[in-house]
Amino acid sequence: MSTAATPLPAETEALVIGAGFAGLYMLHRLRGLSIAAHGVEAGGDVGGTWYWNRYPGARCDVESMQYSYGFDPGLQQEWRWSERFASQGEILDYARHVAERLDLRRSITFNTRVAAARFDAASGRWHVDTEGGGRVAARFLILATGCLSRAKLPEIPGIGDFAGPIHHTGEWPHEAVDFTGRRVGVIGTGSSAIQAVPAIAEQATQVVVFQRTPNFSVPSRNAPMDPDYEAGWKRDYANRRAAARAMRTGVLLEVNPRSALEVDEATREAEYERRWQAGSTAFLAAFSDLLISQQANDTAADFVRRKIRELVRDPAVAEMLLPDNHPIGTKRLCVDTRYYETFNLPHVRLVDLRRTPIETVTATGIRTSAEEIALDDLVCATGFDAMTGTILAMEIEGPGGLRLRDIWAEGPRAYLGLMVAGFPNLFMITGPGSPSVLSNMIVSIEQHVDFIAGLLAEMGGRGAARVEATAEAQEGWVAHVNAIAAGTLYPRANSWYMGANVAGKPQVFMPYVGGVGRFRMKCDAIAQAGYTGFAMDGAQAAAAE
Ligand code: N01
Repeated sequence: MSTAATPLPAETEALVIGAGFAGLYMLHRLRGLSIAAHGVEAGGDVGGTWYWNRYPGARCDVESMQYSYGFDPGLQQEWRWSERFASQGEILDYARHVAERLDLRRSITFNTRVAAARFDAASGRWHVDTEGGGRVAARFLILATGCLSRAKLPEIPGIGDFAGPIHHTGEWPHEAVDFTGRRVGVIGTGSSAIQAVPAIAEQATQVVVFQRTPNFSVPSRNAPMDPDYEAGWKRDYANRRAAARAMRTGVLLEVNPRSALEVDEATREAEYERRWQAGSTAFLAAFSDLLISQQANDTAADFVRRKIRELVRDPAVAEMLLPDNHPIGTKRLCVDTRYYETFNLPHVRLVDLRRTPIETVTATGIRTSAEEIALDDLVCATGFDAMTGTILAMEIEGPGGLRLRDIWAEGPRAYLGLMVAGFPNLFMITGPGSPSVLSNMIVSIEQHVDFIAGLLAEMGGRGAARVEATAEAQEGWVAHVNAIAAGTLYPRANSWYMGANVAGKPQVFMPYVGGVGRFRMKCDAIAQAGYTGFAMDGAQAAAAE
């Protein structure tokens, strides 16, 4: 593995920010188009989310055979996953392997965070400044910055006074953290905490989980990879990948087309039980209307609440763990390995912050309205400023001093989650308004990267140097995204999908709920019609639909 530092060039044709799965594949496609391309990455290596989220228990909730690139038949045949759901470490190894296989590292400058990007109309170039004072000019600027890459620490009084280590799950140290003999407080009960708590409890003397909102979680049933299962996938990869790309979630899974309300109770219960035993988020595909009908959703939510009561021995603790303020699935469904059972352990405790809120963090622990809890370590599993946080952390300025921060003041607006009107040659991969976080991210990444590559090839063919989403196309798309979201239960939850977890963030449902397959069809139709809604070189390439 070559780790020699690659300097930032003064100029390149395309600059890709981020070297996670989106950035790596984008660089590869740009090379294939013979477009000079360079990557810049804040972390010390490739891997993106899997580089940063190293907390104990971190693993993917999409099956390994599907959470991997599909563009390279040789790669998908040679790589071997050891478990049904891959751990963070194994996914990071995979990202490194891909970088080696495609010889990408020599084109990436690591340990470099972009601070600002300004479009210079005279040269038609983006001028990009890094935090370390570096500068690079590029015709195309591609944000492969991830949807969950800006960690959010809790705004709790006194947190700066804590004398022990504080770790955010999304910025976990690279050296091993040993909790042996320690009293650990975990703040938050989202996907990260639900994975981390059982793993931390295996080491720590005491674990105290501070829960503000109970969450729904289903078992993963993770297991060592079944060689027959792996062989079946590898024999039929092309067909199965094609089928996955047409699915709503970008994951090939069994979808029941029936309504939860059209079957009798015994049938419904049996279907939920079967899926609970099988594990994974495929639980939500038990019926077709779980994310559309509150009544249907209640049947699934009640099933999970009954499971929690069965799994947790102390009825008072079980009651505290019951989710009660959002339909199941409207916040990302968590997938766990013995999360609820962990509360049966004598050294694991749940504190319900709705009853006894945190008053302050002290040097030695946390004081709630009821007591002072002594702690050695604090783990903040408190989530991210999702989807827009990382993008807006950069000062992005288009022609005429147009600032993205101002344009998005009321919430993000983008055409296909890909381009923002007024910002030429600036692309986002899996940006707001695309299926992104509601889908198998790698499938969505490949689709967006392929679309961008197709668009750049088209520009090359036409001799165009500049492309931009038209305002009309963007507004039409935003209206479509909002209309479909409004027809679902998603907006009923105070989720990070809505921006609800960040004080002052506009509350807009950000991802596209129409599904990966439908989104792909729309993008393909747009491309086939000559890239409708994109203006090239200032001229309207084609009118929007
Ligand atoms: O973050 P979250 P996450 N005081 O925002 C609580 C993906 N992911 O890192 O709900 C007390 O979901 C907050 O409480 P509340 C996945 O898409 C995937 O866990 O705001 N509590 C909540 O409980 C996921 O959805 C995988 O009341 C505070 C928690 O912190 C996304 O990443 C694994 C607080 C934050 O939950 C984010 O998950 C991990 C405060 N001041 C993550 N502030 C897999 O693939 C926040 N909280 C399996």
